[in-house]
Amino acid sequence: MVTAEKPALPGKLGQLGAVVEEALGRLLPPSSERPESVHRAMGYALTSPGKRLRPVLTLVVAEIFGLRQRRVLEIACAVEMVHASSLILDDLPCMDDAALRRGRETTHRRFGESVALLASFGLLNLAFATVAERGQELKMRRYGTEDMVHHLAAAIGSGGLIGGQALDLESRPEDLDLELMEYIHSHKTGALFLAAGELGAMAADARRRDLEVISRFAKNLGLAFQISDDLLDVLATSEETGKDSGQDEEKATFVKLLGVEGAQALASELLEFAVSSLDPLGRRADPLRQIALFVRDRGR
Ligand code: GRG
Repeated sequence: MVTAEKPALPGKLGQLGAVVEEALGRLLPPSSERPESVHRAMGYALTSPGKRLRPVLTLVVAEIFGLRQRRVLEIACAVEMVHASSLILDDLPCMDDAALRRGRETTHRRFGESVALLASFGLLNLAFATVAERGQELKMRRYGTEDMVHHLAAAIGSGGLIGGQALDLESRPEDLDLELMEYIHSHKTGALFLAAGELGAMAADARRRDLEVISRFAKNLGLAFQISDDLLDVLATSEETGKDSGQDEEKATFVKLLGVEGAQALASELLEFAVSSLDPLGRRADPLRQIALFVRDRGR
């Protein structure tokens, strides 16, 4: 039996989500300033009630390697801006044609398609401007701001979200194939989790081998998260998830390939692998273990 999607993360992770929430509002251009319609749509998409899992991942990773959360907060917000930008595009009539997102009407339904598109690109560019500006204040020794910008750009490009989305849109249930599924999920969703973890580690000037540990964790977490999302698409109602259910009917998904129990087993396996990759970090990685537990419970 699936549990209802919880709007917020549990415990300390939830508190971090609230800190992100508050900061997002401050980073937005004022909606009283031109172009008002685009600014209003950017605010609508960015501050609507999401879980903030990706920016929380950035904050948690940075703290593990000794960086105070407030020093990486805006970079974490940039990751959420990219996520919000991608949700606007994903919901458009030419993509998933969704009516509902985060319990509200989708951005294009509220503001029209042209404003929604501009708001998506507005958020994307605000994200890069934020990383470029804030990265310089961190004075990292092992990495430069350009490394952060590069990792974020790579996560979004045709080798990342865009690539995964393209094949997701083209895939049909008859294309069911484990390798294709893995490509789609790890690109359209895993890539931003990967960047979220990497940006946190780079901001904290983590050693290269620690950055690799985080990359391995985040990659597997992201893939498991997308499987849990596919499970919710078939197991939960749209009141529970805040978005249209049954969106994946025409697509190839892990749930179609492996069945509900098979997909749950695969997600658990990926999460176990993700958690075991944290061993070199010891107890200080416990908040990441909590995130993995949250993702595991979400798809059950
Ligand atoms: C150019 C930014 C950009 C993207 C172009 C449209 C696109 C390519 C990619 C879509 C990627 C996408 C929306 C993947 C689905 C990821 C996913 C599981 C979303 C739901 O995430 P949650 O549950 O949502 O964290 P909340 O609402 O809690 O933030």
